[in-house]
This record gives sequence, C-alpha cells and structure tokens, in this order.
Amino acid sequence: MNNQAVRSIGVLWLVCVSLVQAETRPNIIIMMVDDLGYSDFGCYGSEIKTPHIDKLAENGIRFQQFHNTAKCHSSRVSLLTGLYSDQAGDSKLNRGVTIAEVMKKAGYATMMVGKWHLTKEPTDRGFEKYFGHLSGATNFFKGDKTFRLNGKSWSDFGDDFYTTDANIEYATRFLGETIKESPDKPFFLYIAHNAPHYPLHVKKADYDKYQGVYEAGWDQLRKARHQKQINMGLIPKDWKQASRPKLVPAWSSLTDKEKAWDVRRMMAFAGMVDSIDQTTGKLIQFLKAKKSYDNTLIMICSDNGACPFDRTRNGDKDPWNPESYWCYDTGWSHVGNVPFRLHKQNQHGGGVNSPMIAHWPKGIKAKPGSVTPQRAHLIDYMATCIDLAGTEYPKSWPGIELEPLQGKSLKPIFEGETRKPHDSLFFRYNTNRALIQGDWKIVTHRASRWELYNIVKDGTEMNNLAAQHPEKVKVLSTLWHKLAKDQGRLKGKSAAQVSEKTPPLLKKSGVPANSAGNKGGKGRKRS
Ligand SMILES: [Ca+2]
Repeated sequence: MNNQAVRSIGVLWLVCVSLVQAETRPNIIIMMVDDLGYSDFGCYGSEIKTPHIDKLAENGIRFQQFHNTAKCHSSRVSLLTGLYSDQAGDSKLNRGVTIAEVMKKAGYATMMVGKWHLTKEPTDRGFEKYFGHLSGATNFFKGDKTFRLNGKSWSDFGDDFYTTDANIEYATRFLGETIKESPDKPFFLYIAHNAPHYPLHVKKADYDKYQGVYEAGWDQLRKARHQKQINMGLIPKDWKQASRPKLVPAWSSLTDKEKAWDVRRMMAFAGMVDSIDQTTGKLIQFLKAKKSYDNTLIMICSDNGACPFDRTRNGDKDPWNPESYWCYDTGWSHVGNVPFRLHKQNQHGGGVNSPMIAHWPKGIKAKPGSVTPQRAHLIDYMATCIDLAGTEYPKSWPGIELEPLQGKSLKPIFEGETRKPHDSLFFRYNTNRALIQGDWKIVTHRASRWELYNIVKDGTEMNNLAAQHPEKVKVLSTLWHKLAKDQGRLKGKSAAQVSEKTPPLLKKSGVPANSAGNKGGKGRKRS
C-alpha cells in the first residue's frame, strides 16, 4: 500500500470514529438557577408548581446531598472548572479551564444563556454562542447594560421582555442553529437563570397563580414541606427539621398588614420559580421535536441556598413593575432551605445544599424517580462531562496555570452503582467555612468556634458534637487549613484560626444581630 492509500484509510478511520462518537455521545444541558432553596421545587417538597421539572425527576434521579458553594460567583467557578473557587483563581478563572473550553476541543458545540458573573465573557472562555448578562443580578423586565449576544453589546429589550423567557428563547434558537449547521455534532448548553434571585420581578399572571397559597404562613409551610420530603423518601425521617430562626417571629404573632406583605413577597418568589418551570417545559418540547431528547443529559441545580437578605426598595410598587425592587427575608428563606439550617453564604446545610435532578433516557440506569444519598458537588460536573464526551482533563492550557481536577464523574451514580466518595469536600465563603470527610462535617459561621456534626445520622446539623470529639475537630480543622493554604492560596483573615466566640444570630433581614452595619431592612420602604 502506498502512502496515499495509508493516508486515505487513516482519514476514513478518523471520519468513522467521529461519526460513531457523534451518534453515541450525549448532548449535555446544565441548568443552574439562582438563590433557590433546597425545598423550592415540587420534587424537593415545594407547593410551587413545577410539573416539568418534577417529571424530569420522576423519570430521572434526584440527589439528596448535592453541594454548591453557598454563593453566586464561587458556584459558577466550581461548576465551570471542576475546581474549588479559590483554587481556580476565583472569578478570574486563571488557574482553571472551563467545561466549554474542554468540550469544544472534544468536538462539542458549546453555548450558554443567562448570568455570567465572572471575569471576561463566556465567548472568551469556550462558549461559541452566548446570550445573557455579565452582571450578578439584573432587572428582569428592563435588563441592564451588560447584556451580550455572541460577544456584542445587546439592548433589544422589547415591552414584553422577561429575562427567564429570553434565556430559553435564545437557548432554543442556538440549539436550532447548531442542529441545522452541524446535525452530527453533540452540544453542551449551560443555562444560568438569574431567577429567582432578587429583585423579585414576576409576571402578573405567574404571581396571580399563587393567590391564596401563602396565607397560612411560614410555620405551617415549613411543616408541610418537611413532611412531603419524608413522604417522598427524599430525606430520612429521623433528620430533625431545623427550628425557626430565633429572630424570626411566629407567623401567628404578625399583624394583618405584616402578613399581607409577606404573603405578597412569597407569591412573587413562587411566580418566578413557576416561570423557570414553564420555560423548562418549552425547552423539553423543543428537544423532543428535534428528536434530541432521549440522548440529552439534563442536570438542574441551584447555585446556593435561599437568600435571607432584605434589600427591598419601592415596596409600594407591584412586582411586575420594573421600578419595584422586592426581596423576601429570613422569614421565607428558612422555608426555602427546609430541612436545613441557615442560608445563602453560610456553609451549613441551608447554604450549601442544592436540589439536583438528572435526566437522560438513554443513559440513566438507576431506578427512575429514585433518590441517591451519594454525596456530590458542583465540581463533579466537569469530570462528568469529560467522562461522557470520552475526552480527558487537559494537562496544560495556554495562558492558564492549570490546577488538577477535583471533581469525580457522576456516571457511576447514573448507572445505579456506588462510586468511591470524595476523600474530603472543602467549603469556604468569606469567613464561613466547612469540611466534610466521611460521616463528619466541621463548620463555622463567621469564624466563630468550630461545630462538628455526624451528617449521616444528623444531616440537618442539629446536634453539635464538637465538645465530645475535640480530636475529630482538630484533625478536620487541620486539614481545612492545609487545603486553604496549599490549594486555595488563602492568607490573612480568610485563613486565620477561628475564635472561641459563639455563632452570631441573624436578624430577619439576614444580617448578624450584633453587626454594626445593618444594611437590610432599616429605612426600607415596605408596602
Ligand atoms: Ca445565587
């Protein structure tokens, strides 16, 4: 055989391999919503109507313990890079590659819609198509100056613009273009909804659906969600529900005016989640019409627990008025985070636990509708994508001081197997810290004294065992400091030893009760 013939056979072989890969490798959609608590989807205990997402759970699997970083930007870093946020260089991503960069190199079409919240733009970091806002939060009806379409400034907001809808309109437009241009190419789509992050901007029709739902108040709603979680087998029944935060009043003690205001805020929040579900339904319909549904892995999660910070202004304006700026507070965020303690930013369960639903008709072999207790983390997405794309984590990357991958593939869990757990999981936001190893978790709220929990028996962190097991605290906290220094390059206050202070209480507005700078609630207008 001459050289020409050898070359021809080689080319033919490559074409065949790529065609076979294109036919078998799944499309992957990661959807991350913003500031949605563990119990806010129907399939995680909520009364909010999320039938499309619930259907994905019914035919797919749910994770009982899927961890985020308790904060917007750091969760985006971990999702995209498979690294801990500090390790990856935080928002700069100068020590990590993105899933989009790796998947593009592996032959995937890559696209993103929604909130970026990191340095540069998605189109600088491996996404071939992008629509959305670079900002951490936007006006849902009027947008902001950071909107981009494929790297160019975009401001074509019509009268009926609504960010959640626009995200999915562009997602389906991008998918349609890709399927037309390269029908054999698998795709990776990252949807980063800003909803239900404040301002609680909601379409009136979605708000109206929740008339009469919240009058019973937060105490009753917490019980109802917790019971539903136990009944559906989501959590063990011996995990006690966290009690109502000390600085949140009993619902029955509120005046009628206070109740009416809080009912309206929760209706606005619920309507925003409802809208996420409606658009998810449209996306599913689109995938089915394109015959892409069966071999598309869809994974849905939240970037952090429900948010207690009350920064409401213009509370006298309706939440479908773009001039309004409503937030709810701890009164409802502790419902969102049922059954866990504390909130967004805290490294306790209420901050770092996210729902996670995975659906993939061709690939998930675990029992449909089942709940896995296997612990997982946002850092696992990169490893999962690489595994399913049949590629490898790069050894180096131009312009990046690349760190080694931390996550582990979720594929064995999808296949109904038990995977080897992470050696440890590291958590930090500001001076809130935690470390999980085996059955144990140490956690501190604002560098107050370490707490210790057996999170298998006591998944809701109700029984602090630090005084009984000081040696365990010592071992785990030593490991936390080692990882903070070596892996996270943390110094100063971020890595200092904890104090012996007791954890601070949070006001209803979400700020610590002993904090001088009360930015929430005070002087804010309320209707
Ligand atoms: Ca968030």
